Amino acid sequence: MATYQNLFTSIQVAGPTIPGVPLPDGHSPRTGKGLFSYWAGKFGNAQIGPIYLGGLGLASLITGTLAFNIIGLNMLASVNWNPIEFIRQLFWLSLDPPPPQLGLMTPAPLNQGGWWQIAGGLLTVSVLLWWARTYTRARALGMGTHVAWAFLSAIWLFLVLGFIRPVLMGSWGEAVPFGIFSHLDWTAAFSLRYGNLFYNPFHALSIAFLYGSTLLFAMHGATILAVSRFGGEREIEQIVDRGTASERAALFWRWTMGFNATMESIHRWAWWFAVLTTLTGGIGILLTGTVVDNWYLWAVKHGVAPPYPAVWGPVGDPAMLQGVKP
Ligand code: 07D
Ligand code: 07D
Repeated sequence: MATYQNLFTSIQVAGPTIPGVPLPDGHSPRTGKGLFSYWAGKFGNAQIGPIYLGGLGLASLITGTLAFNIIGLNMLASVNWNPIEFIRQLFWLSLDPPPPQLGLMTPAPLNQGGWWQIAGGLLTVSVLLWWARTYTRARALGMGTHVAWAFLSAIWLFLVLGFIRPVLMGSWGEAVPFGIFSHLDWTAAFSLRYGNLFYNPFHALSIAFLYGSTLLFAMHGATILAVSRFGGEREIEQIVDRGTASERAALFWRWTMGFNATMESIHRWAWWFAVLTTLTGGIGILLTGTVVDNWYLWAVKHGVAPPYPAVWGPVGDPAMLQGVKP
């Protein structure tokens, strides 16, 4: 029976679950057959599963869970194993890296960053295994590996923050602590210590790509929704058989700003903006303290920022004036 359907009265088709395309030989089978959820269908596809866990997924979950529990237990220990205080102070609790005086000592004493090193190592293994899973799953399905490479860009920033830069600086103490507010404090302190990150051009680039990502996402999402009454959300068909949806979407942007992306190129724009956010960000963090000690003074030297008026005398790096070695 034909049923009128719009955004607010959308109907869900309930049939047998679809297991997906067959996998090449040698790949372990998917777990379960999948099930339908009415509420999942409100937000995405109503079919949940079957999930493919596999060796990489399992190993990633195990190492990730171990890291998460080590962090949680250390936080619990820091409030004398009091579960009420644990909940009450959760956002303020933290598992910190070794103090600066221990340099790159590995392993550090457990209660002086040793647990941080173990948790960080396990988390890194977990993230890398998850990356391998995104790569191998895409290959097994005969897809491109764009998701994996985009994810690697985020992992690059993650590794610069917690591993590559601390090693180059010769101190685990440079790394980010595990904790909700403590990692925000770290971020603010990092900016201050290195002379205001706003003067770091790679931080600026990263911000432009981050803002650009939200703008592109809003433009693209809005455009496709606006032409969905003409079948615009069937984007792939629209590439080869442009039809009226794609034509209107393109014309809309040519009318309003003189230029339009294509059904294909808009996704490349989005991919590059997202990937470049963390790629340029990682470069900016890597340069900080290793190549540039104070971004404000760097900006003054290169004519980007005006120096403070001479009435206050010459400006030196406050940390170095106190004897901190670069
Ligand atoms: C929405 C996808 C879902 C992912 C979520 C994150 C955990 C961590 C573990 C308590 C967009 C799940 C979080 C599993 C819990 C423990 C031990 C992604 C979405 C919901 N940050 N950061 C957050 C991480 C850094 C900064 C929130 C991770 C840098 C600022 C969350 C990393 C710097 C603000 C979080 C990381 C920095 C945040 C929300 C790793 C510079 C906020 C994240 C591994 C980049 C915001 C209280 C989100 C907030 C926030 C996680 C790194 C700055 C807890 C996992 C060191 C300024 N960060 N962060 O939605 O509300 O991401 O903080 O590198 O204002 Mg952060
Ligand atoms: C962190 C990539 C790693 C994450 C991975 C995910 C898990 C959880 C669990 C799914 C986010 C692993 C996930 C383990 C799995 C579940 C449940 C991506 C990460 C692999 N800043 N700032 C940026 C702005 C200032 C500072 C980037 C704005 C101040 C530092 C971004 C402002 C000071 C760093 C950005 C502002 C400061 C940054 C982050 C405004 C603080 C970084 C991009 C308007 C006082 C980071 C080069 C990103 C960076 C960074 C934005 C201000 C400090 C563009 C808009 C001046 C130290 N800042 N910032 O995608 O790359 O992060 O800098 O004021 O390290 Mg900044």
